[in-house]
Amino acid sequence: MTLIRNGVNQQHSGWAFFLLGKVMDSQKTTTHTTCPYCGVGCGVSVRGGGSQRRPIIDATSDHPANQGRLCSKGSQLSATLEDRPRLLTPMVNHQPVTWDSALDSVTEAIRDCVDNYGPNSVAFYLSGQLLTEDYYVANKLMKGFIGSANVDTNSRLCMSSAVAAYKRAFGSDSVPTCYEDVELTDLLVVVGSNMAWTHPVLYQRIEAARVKRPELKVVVIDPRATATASQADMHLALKPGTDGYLFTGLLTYLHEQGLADDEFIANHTKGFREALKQARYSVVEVAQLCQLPEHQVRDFYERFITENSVVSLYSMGINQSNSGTDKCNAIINAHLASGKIGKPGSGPFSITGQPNAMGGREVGGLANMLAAHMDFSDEHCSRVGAFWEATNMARQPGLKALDMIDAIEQGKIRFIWIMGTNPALSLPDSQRVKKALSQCNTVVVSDCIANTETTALANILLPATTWGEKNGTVTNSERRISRQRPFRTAPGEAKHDWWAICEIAKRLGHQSAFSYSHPSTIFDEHARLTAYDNNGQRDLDLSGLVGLTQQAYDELTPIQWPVNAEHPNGCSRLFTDHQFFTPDRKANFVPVSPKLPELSGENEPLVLNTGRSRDQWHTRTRTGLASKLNSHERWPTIYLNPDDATTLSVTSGQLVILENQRARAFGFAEVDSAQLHGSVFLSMHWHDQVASRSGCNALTDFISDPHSGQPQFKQTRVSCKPATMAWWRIRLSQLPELSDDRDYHWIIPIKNGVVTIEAWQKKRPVMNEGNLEDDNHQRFQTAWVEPEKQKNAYWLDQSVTAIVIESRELNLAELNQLILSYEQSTSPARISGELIASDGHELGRRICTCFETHEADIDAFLADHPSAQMDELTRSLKCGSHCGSCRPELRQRIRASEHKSFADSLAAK
Ligand SMILES: Nc1nc2c(c(=O)[nH]1)N[C@H]1C(S)=C(S)[C@@H](COP(=O)(O)OP(=O)(O)OC[C@H]3O[C@@H](n4cnc5c(=O)[nH]c(N)nc54)[C@H](O)[C@@H]3O)O[C@H]1N2
Ligand SMILES: Nc1nc2c(c(=O)[nH]1)N[C@H]1C(S)=C(S)[C@@H](COP(=O)(O)OP(=O)(O)OC[C@H]3O[C@@H](n4cnc5c(=O)[nH]c(N)nc54)[C@H](O)[C@@H]3O)O[C@H]1N2
Ligand code: SF4
Ligand SMILES: [Mo]
Repeated sequence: MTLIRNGVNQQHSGWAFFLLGKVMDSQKTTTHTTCPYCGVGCGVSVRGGGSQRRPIIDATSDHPANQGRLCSKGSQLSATLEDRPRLLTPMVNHQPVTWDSALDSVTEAIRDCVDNYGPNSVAFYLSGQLLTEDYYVANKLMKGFIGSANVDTNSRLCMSSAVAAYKRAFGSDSVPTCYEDVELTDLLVVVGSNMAWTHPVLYQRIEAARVKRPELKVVVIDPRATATASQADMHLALKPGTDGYLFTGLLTYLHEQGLADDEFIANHTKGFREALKQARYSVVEVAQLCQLPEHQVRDFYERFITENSVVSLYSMGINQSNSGTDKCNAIINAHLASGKIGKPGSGPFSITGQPNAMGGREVGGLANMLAAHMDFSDEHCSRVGAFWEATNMARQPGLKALDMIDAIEQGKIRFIWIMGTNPALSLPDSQRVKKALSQCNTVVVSDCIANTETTALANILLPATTWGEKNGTVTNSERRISRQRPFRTAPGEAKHDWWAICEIAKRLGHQSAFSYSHPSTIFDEHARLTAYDNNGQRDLDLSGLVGLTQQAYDELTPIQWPVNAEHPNGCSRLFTDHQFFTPDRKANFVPVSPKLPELSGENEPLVLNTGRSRDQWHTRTRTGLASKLNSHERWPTIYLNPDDATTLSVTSGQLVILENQRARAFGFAEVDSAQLHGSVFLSMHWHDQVASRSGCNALTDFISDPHSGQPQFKQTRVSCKPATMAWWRIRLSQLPELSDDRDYHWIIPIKNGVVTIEAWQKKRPVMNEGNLEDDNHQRFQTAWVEPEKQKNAYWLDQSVTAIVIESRELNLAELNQLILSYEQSTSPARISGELIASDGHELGRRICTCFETHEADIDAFLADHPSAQMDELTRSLKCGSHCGSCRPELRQRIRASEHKSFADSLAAK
């Protein structure tokens, strides 16, 4: 590949050969670790990968969570191991400094705040992506020694409603179910989760279970017809935010049909009558409120009641709401009333998003929790204080994430240490958050990446180690603790987060409490605290893991808590004895009065729904580095219902603006019947670094659940209108290059470089073909296009470092074709031929990341083979035959092709 001069192309085909040769040598050095992405918690095995090479990363065949599977993100982990974007040295006020000096600065800032403004002027904002050991020491330092409980985490944005609801119902933050339950159940109700994309390996386990047990039925409740919904036996596309009515109505229905489990209710629960009395909705009322057909509501209720076992698996569509906690309790109420809990294949299951959201909960990472599943009662504070030998034990809950921002604005918090999260993008109302952080006296950010929206706001930057370098434990959605083990050395001066926290603690004078020699000693202390004075009173009990030697810790195999005398090998399912963790051991029904979302803005007719796309992870600091993962959604896409698109005169591929009183966000419209009338969807993965003004959180608001403080990310009012640009420029090169005067841009990392797209609202002067000089005075040849022709590209020679194409309009199909030609080309001559020959043939979205198969390839195959099923398709085109993440989308296309040939055959008759 000579197209990019000076280019280092590590995915070159010759490179792959080299790696294959090396595999044999490195068989012996396999490291078994855990995937750093979602809460499924898959085991991955890493072979090879010295400083020069990328390791081979596969699924661990015997890890109980994934049993040999990995999704598209997990499969591409190797491509994300890049040192280039890393934060390599500590920085104070933008100057590189030594660790010593940076740690002194942090210590001084904390001391200054505590002395002058009290402990509550200090805050830590952590992440469900830290390891349990990092989390444990941060929480201990703040709550036991600094003397404030201002430790919150991005898990506030993620599962705090689920936590609050479990505590209200069970007296403890206990996830009762396990992955096996979703395979064993007769009815899986997936509520507000697009698990085919967000928990893909668990979803694949369900798909496999459905093949073996066709009686396993799946109901999906989501306003969008997602990839998950498309595979379901029944999809309830309810009005956004109305799930509380649906599940409260289920309780009423259960009771009215005389089908509640009276014995279970009488013996093991409290508060059934009150819950029933609080809100009674008939099927007719529910259907109206949720805008669902009455028969569908009834059918769902009947299935829930008549099936022997039901798992309700819920996620952000429930939690991220102004009444998320109540919605979770409405779901739990239905399980309690039908006795569908604590038995194989039954129970409520809040699936966690981040790899260690659960570990964070265990050590008390949330401001309203203490540690080891204790809270701020006097008894718990004293117990934890005694165990820690705390010098300044916090006695009150601290501030939750949004309240922390409020407190910064009011000058009450003057120091914040942000670790492993990017709040400038992921909190609602980004402009407000950025402004607050920029006004805060001291912002310390520990991150492994140098340039994020949040690191840009820091006074002090601490370079952190990350996946592949870190050593510790994570807990997945089903309470399973797995080891993350290091397999590469940290670049530059990156250090472990636990180490940095302990160094600060020691500088603050707490040497003996923070002198850990290894993460295993932190884990041991955490395990001892869970066991301390427990006597069966608390769900989280790791007494069986107390006293592990470093070797035993290193060799720890995945295990589900509790691990104690009763369950020495761990415990997959809780509450099988119907004993809960309330004082009288009975579960609580929580009376729920459903609420609609809080929607301000009279003039904005649409409701913005936000969430995840299949191949990206949050703010892209990791997935953005793997070119293949950037191909599934190549541009910021705003999905619109066809009727709304007609009303707004918007067509697919057009640049549009979403707007409300807070901000504007740009994206390309995709007219999509999967969206409900009145709803638009924009994923959370777009932001200024990859696409100017496309961040959805510029639009979302500081509205949150009163119990959990979790923001209402899923419903925000917006308007939508077409945006016009006069001039577009596409540039394929090795590094992105942006013009200062652009009005819009976005950047797509591709296989051998990067595509930068820029646009100007006013027409640019036409530039002629010619040789220009770039910043390094290297000659590069440009390929300018006659504006009248609007397409066509140019030709290049061996010394070319960029291809530039300009035109009045941007055609996304052509852009797609261009990228494909570029990625597949082996010689400049071929590229030039293909670019010029580009006929705008619509490739559509790239569906299969592993084998780079596009919609058009799949549809063409299905048109030629109308009776082809998945097996034939995957055999012939290979798509879907590796990680399997695209199989739901393939199945959607097979079904669409079947419908089409059926319609064609009717028409022919
Ligand atoms: N690919 C990928 N996977 C991920 C992540 C990622 O960034 N990328 N992040 C991980 C993390 S941290 C998390 S928290 C999980 C989140 O996993 P999910 O919760 O599955 O993901 P989301 O896309 O945020 O939202 C889920 C669904 O909620 C629906 N929804 C919106 N409003 C409503 C409503 O009112 N009612 C109902 N019933 N549904 C509604 C949305 O349409 C969406 O399909 O994903 C994890 N996995
Ligand atoms: N609109 C909208 N907003 C949302 C959501 C939504 O659905 N809609 N979902 C919310 C949810 S559920 C979540 S979980 C959040 C996620 O939002 P964030 O947590 O802000 O997103 P990430 O990109 O995962 O940020 C992780 C950061 O940690 C860094 N990092 C990685 N490993 C390490 C490490 O070991 N140590 C340190 N110190 N740093 C590390 C990464 O480089 C990155 O900068 O977003 C929330 N925001
Ligand atoms: S499902 Fe995918 S992202 Fe989640 S843990 Fe497994 S491999 Fe990683
Ligand atoms: Mo999350």
